[in-house]
Amino acid sequence: MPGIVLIGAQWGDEGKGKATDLIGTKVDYVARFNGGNNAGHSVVVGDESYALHLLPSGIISPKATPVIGNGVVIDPEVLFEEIDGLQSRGVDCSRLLVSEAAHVIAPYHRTLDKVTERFLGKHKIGTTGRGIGPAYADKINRVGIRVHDLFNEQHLRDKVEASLHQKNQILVKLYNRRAVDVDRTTDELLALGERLKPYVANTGLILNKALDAGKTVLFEGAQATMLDVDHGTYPFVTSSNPTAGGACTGTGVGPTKITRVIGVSKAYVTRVGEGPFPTELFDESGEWLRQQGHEFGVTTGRPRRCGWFDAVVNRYASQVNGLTDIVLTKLDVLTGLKEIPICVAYDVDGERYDDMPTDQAAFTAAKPIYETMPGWDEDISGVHRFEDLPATCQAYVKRLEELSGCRISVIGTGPQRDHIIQIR
Ligand code: 2SA
Ligand code: GDP
Ligand code: MG
Repeated sequence: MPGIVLIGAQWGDEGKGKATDLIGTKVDYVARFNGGNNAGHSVVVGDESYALHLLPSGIISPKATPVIGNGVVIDPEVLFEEIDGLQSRGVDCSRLLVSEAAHVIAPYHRTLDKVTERFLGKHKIGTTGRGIGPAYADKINRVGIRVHDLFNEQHLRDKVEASLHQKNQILVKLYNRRAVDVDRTTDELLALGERLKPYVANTGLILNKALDAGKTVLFEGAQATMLDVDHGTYPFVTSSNPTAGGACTGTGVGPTKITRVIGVSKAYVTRVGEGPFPTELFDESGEWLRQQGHEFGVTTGRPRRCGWFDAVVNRYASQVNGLTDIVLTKLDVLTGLKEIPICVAYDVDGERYDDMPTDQAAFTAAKPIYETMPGWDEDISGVHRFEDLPATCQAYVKRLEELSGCRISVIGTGPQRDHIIQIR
């Protein structure tokens, strides 16, 4: 009954796509449980590179059945674009299963996301503008549209009307925009629903039956621990639960069925969007990491903010997610540095914090306390055995493991599928 959860341990873009793809070749189902097309997961297979936003990374694996769980918000237009793009490259998407209880991102959610960000000005979150926050807000406000609503015209029209009732007043009176037309929106959603129908299923039931029958399910997280709406750097977070608990609520599978929780961490840290980031580098080292690591958003192309490895974040991620393993990615990017600082604790107004402060004012004021390890010059891309890494590189990994409170089981040494060191 193995249910494996894979999540981001930092602020996203840790290389979850590649890690999922690696495990995805060995599992029966790969289920997305949170977020939407704000995610950008890159998978490199041979000469082919795939950028996935809404589809689970397991779609590339011919064996696994990809599932979009109830906790995901789905923009159907984006989903079809992604399916068409992959099919034209020979990737079979016909196995895809979409939860009938997942919420739909309607065009007005995208509009609201963009106008709200503009309205917030210097207080903006730096969202991806994909309508994620407004779609989840509707879910919580109980005026959301679920996938199964797309198959009943009268029911859908009523729901769209209820959802737009307040929004149109806000759009017109506050944002000086035109009201969204209920009938046109309903007709558009009905047409999208027709195309979605063949993929729609009771995915919670399917996943539970599969687990009971001894099949393996990989629950693939999008975004990351520090972007979690409950456990992240609120309000600079996404609107879902990318932490391990989200795998249960976002698919309808109970926690007793999860046997492993894998956290993916970069050997340094990046963040996109606004919000505090204690180890962020504003000097040439940050620019060096950005260039060496090709740190630009897969969805928006935005340059990612870069900083040194933050062990406080990793210890926190181990705790919040109950990590059993860490996949450490992009170790190769650090090649060529003389010395590598690691943040081991924070200084907040003269007080030492070994653990994550929950008070965001304290976290915003946190200054990293660094210890420094020697670097290495040898090219490590494609190295397959831990013992073949330079001694200083091995020492760096061992120190990260000690500080993170969880074993490191896999190391990424390049973007390719086979650029890994499997320790356990
Ligand atoms: P949103 O759009 O409401 O989810 O934005 C809220 C915050 O969540 C951050 N966020 C992300 N951070 C890292 N990577 C993400 N995916 C893309 C990628 C991002 C891109 O893989 O590169 O292309 O820019 C992602 N999605 C959401 C976002 O920056 C806000 O801070
Ligand atoms: P995700 O959102 O967590 O799936 O990560 P992204 O795909 O947004 O960003 C990770 C980037 O790092 C992608 O371009 C991957 O191809 C790349 N990548 C993953 N693992 C490694 C690694 O070990 N080394 C290097 N150099 N690149 C990697
Ligand atoms: Mg990404």
